[in-house]
Amino acid sequence: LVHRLLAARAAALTQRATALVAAPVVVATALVRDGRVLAAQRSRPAALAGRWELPGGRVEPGESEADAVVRECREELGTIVRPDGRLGTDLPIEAGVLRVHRATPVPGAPEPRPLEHRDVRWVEPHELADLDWVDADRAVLGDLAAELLSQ
Ligand code: DCP
Repeated sequence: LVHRLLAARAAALTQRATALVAAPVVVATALVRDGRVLAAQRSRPAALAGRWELPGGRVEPGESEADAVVRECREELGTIVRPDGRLGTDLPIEAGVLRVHRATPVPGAPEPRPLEHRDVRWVEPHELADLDWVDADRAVLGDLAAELLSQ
């Protein structure tokens, strides 16, 4: 019995330690409209400036990933989106882990604008490979193309 209690205690401690060191989550948004996805060109930092990404950012403490997607799209693009589930798998990045969420524009929402990016553009599936994507986002292009073509 003592053994079992100790084992249970050890498991609980391990679980807590894992949660404490769990990698921060960055969400990225695959905003899809009419078979195209919105790509955003980074303006900073210098190492990433000029490269394209799915817009997003760090999930704040106490915030759900879906809420972070909505907030980042409001802050960075001046538009309102409706998150619609995950796309692809977790992608390891320097800042933690990147999770791509699909989203659609809320009807009547303003056209996305580059409030923090250098530029934004709607990309067709056949154009996806032509953009100079940031490394992590490049890994989701296959899933993204399949998503766009399935519509
Ligand atoms: N990132 C990525 N692919 C994306 C979005 C982000 O690889 N589609 C990476 C780039 C950064 C990190 O995630 O290293 C955080 O992204 P941002 O700088 O865009 O996020 P925040 O705006 O939340 O960060 P901060 O406010 O700290 O600048």
